[in-house]
Amino acid sequence: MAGRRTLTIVKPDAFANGKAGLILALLEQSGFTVQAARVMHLTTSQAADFYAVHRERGFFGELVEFMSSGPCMPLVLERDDAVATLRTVIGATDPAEAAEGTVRKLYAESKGRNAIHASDSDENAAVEAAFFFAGADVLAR
Ligand code: 3AN
Repeated sequence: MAGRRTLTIVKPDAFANGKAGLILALLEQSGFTVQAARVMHLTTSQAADFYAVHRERGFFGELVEFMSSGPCMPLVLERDDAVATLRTVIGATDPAEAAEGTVRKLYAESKGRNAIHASDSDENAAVEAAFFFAGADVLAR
């Protein structure tokens, strides 16, 4: 059965544009509850570690620079079928291809500056949550 928790990051573009609260409201309206939250400014080293799976991709340098360009807001979210539901709620990677009403359609600027990250599997959700939060910082089940 699909897991009930996932990891999301309101990215620096959305945070700088004052959209973090609106995005969080949309996530809550989509049935998610916040289990952990923080605001932080990633170093380039932290951003490179988080996105290590993409290090061979041509956009890796741009991605690391962007993700370390200002504060972001990692969150652990909970609801049924969390990973798949959140992927639907955030929309396609490229906002030009994102469905109406999705976070990226509403708030993303481009494929690079695309407002929000969401884990793509239960396994990665657990790894990514542990990247940002100690066990004691996440609400107990
Ligand atoms: P998603 O975030 O929808 O899972 P991925 O895993 O393909 O998309 O890409 C990870 C991140 O890399 C994206 N969120 C985006 O910020 C960045 N990215 C992907 N493709 C590009 C691109 N062509 N140019 C710049 N950044 C990109």
